[in-house]
Amino acid sequence: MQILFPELKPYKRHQLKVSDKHELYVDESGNVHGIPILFVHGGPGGACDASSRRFYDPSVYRIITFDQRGCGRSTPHGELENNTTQDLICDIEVMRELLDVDRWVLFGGSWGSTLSLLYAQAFPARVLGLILRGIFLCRQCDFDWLYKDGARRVFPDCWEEFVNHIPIDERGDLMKAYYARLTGDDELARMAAAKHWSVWEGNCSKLRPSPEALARFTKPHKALALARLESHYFMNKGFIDENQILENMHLIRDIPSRIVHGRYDMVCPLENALALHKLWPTAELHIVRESGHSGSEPGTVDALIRATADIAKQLENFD
Ligand code: STX
Repeated sequence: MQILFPELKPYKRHQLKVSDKHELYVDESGNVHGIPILFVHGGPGGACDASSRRFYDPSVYRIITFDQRGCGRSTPHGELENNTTQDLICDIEVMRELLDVDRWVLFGGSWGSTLSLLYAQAFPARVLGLILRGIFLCRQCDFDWLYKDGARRVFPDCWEEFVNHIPIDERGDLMKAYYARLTGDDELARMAAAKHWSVWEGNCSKLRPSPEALARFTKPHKALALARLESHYFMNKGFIDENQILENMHLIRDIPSRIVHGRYDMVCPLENALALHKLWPTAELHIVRESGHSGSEPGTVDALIRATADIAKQLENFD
């Protein structure tokens, strides 16, 4: 069983201005001359953290982690203006140029898998490989699963807490009701809604509940960015067409790739990974028997670290 590599200190940090308003936090660690790999975090609004650097051999990879617009150490915090999927795809290209990377591997979980796939479909020639976990395809059925009639059947107790925060007459469209509060003028209402939104997702994230992990979802800074950005992106259907990702898989079919998905993923059901894999048989699919959605459960960490080692080997043979 592979476990996370030891904590790493970045050798370089950047504050990258990508628009009039937005600045991104970016850092680099590992081997300056290694294979460039970009960690693409989830949410949207999930931000990277110290563990994001620990899935790859630091002597083999040049590890780049960053916070997408409006979250983590990127500023302004929680900003929704000029914050779309297309903006994020462009930001990744801007980072690639700034960092003087010719081609890189993308490593993304959940929304990070969505964004990695969309970037790869837009710039296939820039992508050496894809390592994706907890596939999220941003279709109506994916939003409905989490916010209407899927995960609630497995977590009815947690769902009650999520629903009870909204008055009865607004419960027909929960996402809309939350979005209104998360973007309203009342600061206390914004924060209360953010915590409920974020805790709902946190509750569904792990096979084995972890009070420490759940506590992180209630932290005001994290909860606010996650809830505001997710509701903004999902109200806008991810700013992509229904089925856009699946319909464009031919563009990236030959990129060396690995898919890792927990069997008990209650945020993004395993069906998503199967649907993707059917159109992408060359991407090896690893179903982790004893994991949920989170990227930090032991079986998932093991599969992801094996995937980064495998891809490094495969790329050696390519050059
Ligand atoms: N959001 C799926 C997603 O990308 C619907 C995601 N789920 N949990 C996370 O991200 C974090 C743990 C990064 C917050």
